[in-house]
Amino acid sequence: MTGPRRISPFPKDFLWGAATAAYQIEGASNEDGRGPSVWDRFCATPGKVWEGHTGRSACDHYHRYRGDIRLMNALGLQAYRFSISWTRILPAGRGKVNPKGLDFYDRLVDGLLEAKVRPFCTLFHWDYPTVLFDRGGWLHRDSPSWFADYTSVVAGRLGDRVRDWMTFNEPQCFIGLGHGTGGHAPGLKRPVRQLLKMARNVQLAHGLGAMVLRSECPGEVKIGWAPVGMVSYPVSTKPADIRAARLATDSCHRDHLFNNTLWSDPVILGRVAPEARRAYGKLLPRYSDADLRIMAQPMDFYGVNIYQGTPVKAGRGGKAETIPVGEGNPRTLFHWNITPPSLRWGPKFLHERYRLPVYITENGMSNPDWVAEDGKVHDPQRIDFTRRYLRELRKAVGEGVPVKGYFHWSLMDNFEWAEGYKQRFGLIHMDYQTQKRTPKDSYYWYRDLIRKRGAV
Ligand code: IFM
Repeated sequence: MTGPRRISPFPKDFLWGAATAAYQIEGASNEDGRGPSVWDRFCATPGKVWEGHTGRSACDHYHRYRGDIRLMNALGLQAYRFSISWTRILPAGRGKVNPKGLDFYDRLVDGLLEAKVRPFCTLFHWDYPTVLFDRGGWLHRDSPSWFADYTSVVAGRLGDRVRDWMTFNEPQCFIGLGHGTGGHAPGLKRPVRQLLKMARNVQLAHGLGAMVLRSECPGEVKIGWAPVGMVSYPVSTKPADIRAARLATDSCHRDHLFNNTLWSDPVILGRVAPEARRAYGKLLPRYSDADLRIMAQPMDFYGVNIYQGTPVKAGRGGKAETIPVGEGNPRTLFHWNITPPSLRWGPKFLHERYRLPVYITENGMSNPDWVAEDGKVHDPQRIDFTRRYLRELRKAVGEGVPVKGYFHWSLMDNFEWAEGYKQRFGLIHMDYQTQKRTPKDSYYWYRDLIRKRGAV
């Protein structure tokens, strides 16, 4: 019997990390002056979240962050991606600042730096203030400046120590799922025309936020964002299949906003994507030159969250033809297809279009893990999944794609939005009744992987 093939080591400066988000781990949702977010309200609405779960306690990271940093340290983590809860800082979304909220992130960042874990801070990971939502939310024309004001408060407090920033996590989801299908907070089902307007406001918010970070953080800053990577990958390395997969990765569909280019072209290339113009036509709002100038602030990296992709081949006239992954293809507990090549071709295509260094800001899988009779958590699937995906990522690096780091989603099991605590993504198992943390087998495997720069 032979073991899995080894991956060749990643470059020395490649950064190994793990990621979380505020509402998914912090808990303490009513403490120390935190204000309500749309997710608190959504969770309190019967039937919205699996078995009525809420983020009220989650992993109680708000109180246990010191222990969690020790766990990061023992893992050998080099970087940690976390998000700030807007309503801990500004309980009503704007106006009066809550010093206790800022103190928390201050202590967290200091703790990380003491432990030599580089903080990567996401400003917005979905927990939008209810007060601002009730005023019109992302449709309100002032919504970009609300975000800029919030960014300014955070930059003023953490900007002397945090260097790496992301403005938004997965705008496709908080607009598409939150305001389109209604499966996520705030649970609206708005037509595409309105979603496109919201998208434009998010892009403006990104631009204003980036300006604030550059002008108000005292030190050097590195700015990116972290959209979902909607990846198509070629079924072979024939040039025609590669071209078709690239076309599909860049394309937009008129019925929804789950794509790459509607979002990232204005923000990085300072233009509306031709693919978006073709797909949405008159539904698109006006992007004035002044809007585009605000949106297209210099970016230092492209953060991308990749979990799965779609296999594609060249069909008639070179058109992209989707190939079914096949009956019985391996899937995660979420039923997401396991498609390792998405981590090779996704960063490659995105780099070709946007010419920025890339971080994989999320990748991982959900699994029904539990503590076995021997007291350990055995998750061979997660190890196998991660090894397969990283082998493909290593190919991209070998092919010259400047991928600078990888953040596993997630450091610990946590509140998986509408799925509640059903889906476990962590390297660390959580017992939500006792708050006991148990590192899984994958945690020790990832520790060794970090030590060997990926050569496992
Ligand atoms: O848990 C989420 C995260 O908040 C955003 N990206 C996908 C993860 C898994 O669904």
